[in-house]
Amino acid sequence: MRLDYITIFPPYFEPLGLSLVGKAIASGVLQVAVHDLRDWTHDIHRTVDDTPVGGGAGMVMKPEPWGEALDEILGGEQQKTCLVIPSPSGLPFTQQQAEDLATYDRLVFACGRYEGIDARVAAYARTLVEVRELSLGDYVLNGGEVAALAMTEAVVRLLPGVIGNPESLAEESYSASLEHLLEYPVYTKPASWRGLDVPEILLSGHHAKIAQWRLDQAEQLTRQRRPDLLG
Ligand code: JDH
Repeated sequence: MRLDYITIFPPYFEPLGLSLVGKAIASGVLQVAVHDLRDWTHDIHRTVDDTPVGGGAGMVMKPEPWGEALDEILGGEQQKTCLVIPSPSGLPFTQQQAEDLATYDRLVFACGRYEGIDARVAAYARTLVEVRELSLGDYVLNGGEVAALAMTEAVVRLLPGVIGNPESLAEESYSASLEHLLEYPVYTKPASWRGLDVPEILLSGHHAKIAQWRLDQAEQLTRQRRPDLLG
């Protein structure tokens, strides 16, 4: 998969060189390019914003640099490509969205700032490629960069040959009875630590009882914290 990011803050994407995503880049599973939107401006100030038409507070990203950037970055595209526009008004970004996006050959993230990007940019981009305006969640960020990074991590860990332990991914998606529940609590050694003991059942070796205990814990936690996930 190839990933492109268009941003006025390229250093936000330096963490892509770390950890799982970094390994995927090093192994050749992923190719990443970060583009400075200001490279597609033509004035001495490299202006990317302007006042909102119709009035109101703040500034809006002007369409011209975006249009030129998208023409160049998406130009002559033949692979299965999606332009992702992080936005507080987007559709919710979910695990299902991550699974869908993981099927693309190429994702291009358009990371806005200020009050967002002139709405004609998304409309224009839809004439070139598939466009998804997606929200990370119901809270306000200062721009699309952090959302793009979170979406990237959710997608990249699903790619074949990226995650170190294939079993952990399989368990997440098919473990039938635990699907749509929060995770049960997990423990490692030592069995007793600072007066706190690992639940005895987990040391018993009774695999069926352990599975039942974990299901009970997952259901209890889900009822307490995320009742919306229960049918
Ligand atoms: C992209 C600019 C900053 C801040 C207006 C919106 C009241 C508009 N889950 C998510 N939260 N925020 C983003 C996100 C924020 C962005 C951009 C994504 C580009 N910004 C910005 C405030 C407003 N505000 C909320 N309303 C309740 C008005 C843009 C995001 C994602 N993904």
